[in-house]
Amino acid sequence: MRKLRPLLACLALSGCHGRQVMLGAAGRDGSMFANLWLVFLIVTLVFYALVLIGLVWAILRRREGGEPATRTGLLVWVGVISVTLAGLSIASWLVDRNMNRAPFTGLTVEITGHQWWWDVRYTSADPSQTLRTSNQLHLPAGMPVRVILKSADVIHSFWIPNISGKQDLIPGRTNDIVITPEKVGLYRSQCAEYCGLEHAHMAFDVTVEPLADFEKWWAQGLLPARAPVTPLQKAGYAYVTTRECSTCHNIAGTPATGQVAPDLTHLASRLSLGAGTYPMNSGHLAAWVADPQSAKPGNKMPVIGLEPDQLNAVVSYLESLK
Ligand code: HEC
Ligand SMILES: [Cu+2]
Repeated sequence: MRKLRPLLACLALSGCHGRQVMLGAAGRDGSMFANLWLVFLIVTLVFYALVLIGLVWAILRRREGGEPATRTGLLVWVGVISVTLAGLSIASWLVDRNMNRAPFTGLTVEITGHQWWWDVRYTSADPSQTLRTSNQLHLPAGMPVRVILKSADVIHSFWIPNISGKQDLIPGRTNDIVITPEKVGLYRSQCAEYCGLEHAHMAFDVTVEPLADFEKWWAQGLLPARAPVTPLQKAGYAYVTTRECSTCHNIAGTPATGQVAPDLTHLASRLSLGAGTYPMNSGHLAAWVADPQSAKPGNKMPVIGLEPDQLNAVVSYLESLK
């Protein structure tokens, strides 16, 4: 029993509930996958049982000196297998067809994959309503969303296991996928195409919420960054918006307008840090800014080497960016 414990733990951890599971059925495509999987599971289990029964029967008959199987018996068996396999292929094809036919109502999100983070833009016919954020998605429950996928460097793959299937982000090409989240909740997306050293830490949080909450979130996201209040936050603001950080990072409403790194305008309202690598809190923020290369080895943010008082100020300012 004791030897079995690690195995049991693995089984429990890989269970069918959670923020990142293929059978979560929290979206239109996700539910279709879950149903198709169940059909495959039942059919293959039945056939497994039939094969074992046939095997035992043949062994027993052989012992009694009889023929193990007749020619007709074998032919029938081959026929049954062919028909069932064809049935499974048709079921799979029908599900695939249905996915292509997802209805679309108008919400479009453009996602660009970077080694190893996600640039996210909620587009709108009115440019003043276009929202930029990073490493997170908020989606209204029950509404189909068109996700446009691009890559700035290598091939990545967009995947929210609970909600939909995968679609690649390919340099020089634009792909898209329509996804329909159905259940309110918090999910995790994970890059599904090996894209270099930090591929495993290229994830993001997905918040599926009622439409009214989603609209509120969008409206808040359009606001410029909060102004610093305390002297410490002001010192942090002065550093972040005029020194190295501002050449790479954007903070709306400040002189920091860099476009090659995650947008920090409402950083502290996100649930995780470093594309799903750590939970968002001041300890992890301080560790990240002090030494991004030990927080996420190989990532494209250099070690800046801040003095302790600079670090305090910068973290205090970043934390205020709700
Ligand atoms: C050369 C460009 C560059 C500079 C300079 C830079 N960063 Fe970054 N930063 C990045 C990149 C790229 C990432 C994304 C890393 C990843 O997750 O793979 C990042 C990530 C971050 C994150 C996490 C963002 C998130 O969405 O979780 C924070 C916070 C951050 N940087 C703060 C700073 C601060 C503060 C400074 C200045 C002291 C700074 N950065 C300087 C490129 C830069
Ligand atoms: Cu990847």
